[in-house]
Order: sequence, then structure tokens, then C-alpha cells
Amino acid sequence: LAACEQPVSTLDQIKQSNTLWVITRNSPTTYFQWRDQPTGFEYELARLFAKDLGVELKLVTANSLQDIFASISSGPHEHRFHIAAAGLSITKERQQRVRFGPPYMNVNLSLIYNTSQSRPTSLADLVGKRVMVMADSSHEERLQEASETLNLTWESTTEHEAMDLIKMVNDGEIDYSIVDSNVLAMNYIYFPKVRSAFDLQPSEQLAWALSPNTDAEFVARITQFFEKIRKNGTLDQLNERFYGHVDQLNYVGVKTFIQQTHKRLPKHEKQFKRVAKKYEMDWRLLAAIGYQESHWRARAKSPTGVRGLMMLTRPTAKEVGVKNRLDPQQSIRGGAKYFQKIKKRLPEEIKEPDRTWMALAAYNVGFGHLQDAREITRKLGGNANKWVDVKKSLPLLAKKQWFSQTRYGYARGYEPVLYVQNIRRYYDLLQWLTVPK
Ligand code: VAL
Repeated sequence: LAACEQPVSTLDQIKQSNTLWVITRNSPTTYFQWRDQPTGFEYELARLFAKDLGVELKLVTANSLQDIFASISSGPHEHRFHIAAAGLSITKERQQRVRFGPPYMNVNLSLIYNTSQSRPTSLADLVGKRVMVMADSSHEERLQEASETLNLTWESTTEHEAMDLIKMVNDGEIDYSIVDSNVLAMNYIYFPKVRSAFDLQPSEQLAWALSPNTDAEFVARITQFFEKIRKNGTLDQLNERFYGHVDQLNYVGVKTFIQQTHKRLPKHEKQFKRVAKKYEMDWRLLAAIGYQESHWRARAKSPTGVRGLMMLTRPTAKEVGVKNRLDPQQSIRGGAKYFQKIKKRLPEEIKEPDRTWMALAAYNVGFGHLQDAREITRKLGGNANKWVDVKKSLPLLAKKQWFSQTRYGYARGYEPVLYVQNIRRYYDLLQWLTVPK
């Protein structure tokens, strides 16, 4: 009887179980929580593919690249994951072990160094230096190749993610590392000392990795999906959304700010004052948030899907009853209401002004991540009710050693720190500018 049974195709199996199982990494270019929602380039791709198939998406994060490949490689058991979507490079060595879907992005391999040291110009300059790369990465593969002719040594790590390596170069803990250029582009503003010295040749292509036993039908289905999102512009939109505005957090000078207090602020000042009164907050704080979010542009849109003067996400807008995010009145009211909501959720023990700074951080990065940072603060022996301590823990949410132990995982923890700092600066300026003279 068994001989008559047709093996179930991957696609049938996915449809029968109504679930697409995807394994990924928790990182800024793949998958992470942002403002209490899951996001990331790979997350969005996987979500769209599951939607295309009409099934549920189950996304699981792995702790290392080795785990990722092990979980899709062939074995005696039925493998659980249909796809590894983790910013994986197509390499010759990997092609012998797994199948790849169509490439969806080209990346350069950036050799990063600290600009206070001299700039290396080729791999030969790595000899005798402290070099660290992610274990089992395509970067390590390159070093292995190069070590056939050069006397190279390096450390490979499963403890650290690309972001950690960038930070370690910035802090002078290691001399060099290799990271994908898209990761560097997204994060370099936080690490002023790190630059790319040169790109390793050739560049690489990223693609989904699949079990070597994946049937041709499923591969064809994936190929068809990528053709579709390439043709209809979805892939370009995703690129724009995640990589198009990587410098949007750059500090805009005081001069521009003061100019805008004359140009754009007068249009919204009444609203800020009215709404602030209703929500019992200083209107200048509300205005400072508005400036940080949109530079007081009522029709501001970000590729991340937030929009309007207070840059509300769609779920947030819904939560606070905002129907039209581009209406500045609604937006300001929604922003204030949401800010007060977050502030009320914070535990009693957090007193002013820390309460305000923490609410701002949560407004930016999400409540869950803020709680994670407070938990880390406690573990480190700091005071989880004080912003000075919590702001030191927030950046740890971008470090694998730390975020792997938290509930909400990876966060761009540097962002809320910069966010709060900017708002405080604008708030100070507004107090100074609006004191009757
Ligand atoms: N693109 C790289 C690789 O595939 C990253 C994930 C380290 O190994």
C-alpha cells in the first residue's frame, strides 16, 4: 500500500497545514519589532508570499547562521521550515548544500575599519590584525578563500550580529570586520568612526535558501512570486521603505529649527496649544515632538508607512480614533492622546521628568522594547525608573547578547535615545524662544 502513496508536494503540505514556516534572523535588515509591530525586509517579503499562497505565516528566529542552514538541510526527518529568509548570500559552497530562490538584492561586502586608524586597502592588510566576522557567514567563506594565499587569522562569532561588529570596530575592540553593505548603510549614522575601507570582490546576491530536496513545483512558485513583485513595483517599494531614507534621523541644525518656528509653526501653534491643554501637557513639548516627527509638515509621509504631522502608524491612528492622518488637527490630537496613553501605562514609580522621557522613548520604539530595556537596566544594577540609566540600556537592544534574552527581541535601540535627545533640544529651544520678552 505504501508504495502506491504519492509523496505530498511541498505546496500541498503548506496548503494542508495552512502554514508557511519561515526561519529568519532577528536583525535590522531581516526581522524585528518596531513600534510594537513586526517589520523588516525579510518579514515583509515572507508575509507577502504567505498572503500570495493564501496561508498563515509562522516566522521563527534562529540563533546562528549554522542553525538556519541546519533547519532547512536534508535529514532523515521531515524538515519543518520551508524557507530560510535571513539576508542570506548565494555562495558556491552553500549551493552544494541548499537550493536558492531567485536573487532579490545585490550587496557589497564592506570591509569596515575605524577612521582613527589607517585605512586598509586590501585583504593583505588584515594580516596580524584583530578581525572578527559572523560564524558560517559568506564573509567567513571569503576569508577562508583568501587564507589560501595570505596568512590570515580571524575570530568567527555566533555571539554577535553584524550590528555588534560595527559597534566593536567603532569602539576599537576589534580592528576590522566584514558586513553586508545594506546593513552598514542602515546603521552607520550611529557609529561615526566606522567607514567602509573597500569592498571585497565580487559582490553578492541575497536570496531565500531552501532545502536541497525542495520540489521543482515549490521553487517555481517562489520564482513566480518574485517575478510578480519585481514587475508590479512591490520589491522597489520595499527597498525604498527600508533603505531609501536611512539618514532621516540626521540631526537637523538649530538654524533650520529656528527658521521653521517662523515659517511652519505659526500654522499649527493654536492647535498645539488647544490639544496640549486638553491632554494636560506643555504645548511646547507637543510641538517639539511634532517637529522631530515631521518638521511640522502636515502631509509628511515616510516609506515606513507612518504619516502626517505626528507621523502615526496605521494601527496607532486606529487606536486613538484618527481617521485621516494627513489632517493636522486630527494628527496632533492623535499624537497627544497616544503619548498620554503610553505615559499612563508606565508604572507609578517613574516620576517626572523621567516619565516624560520614557514615554517619548516608548512612543518612538514601542512599549515592549522600552520594558525590555528597563529589565536590562535592572539586571545591570541600574535604576529602571531613571532615564539616565535606561538610556544606556536601550542601545543594548541592538546587541545580540542582550536582545536574544529579551521578550521583544532586536530593536534599533540607538534610535529612541537620539529621538528623546532631539526632542529635548527642540523643547528647550521652544521654551527659550517663546518666553515673552
Ligand atoms: N549575507 C551574509 C551571509 O549570508 C550575512 C547573513 C552574514 O552570510
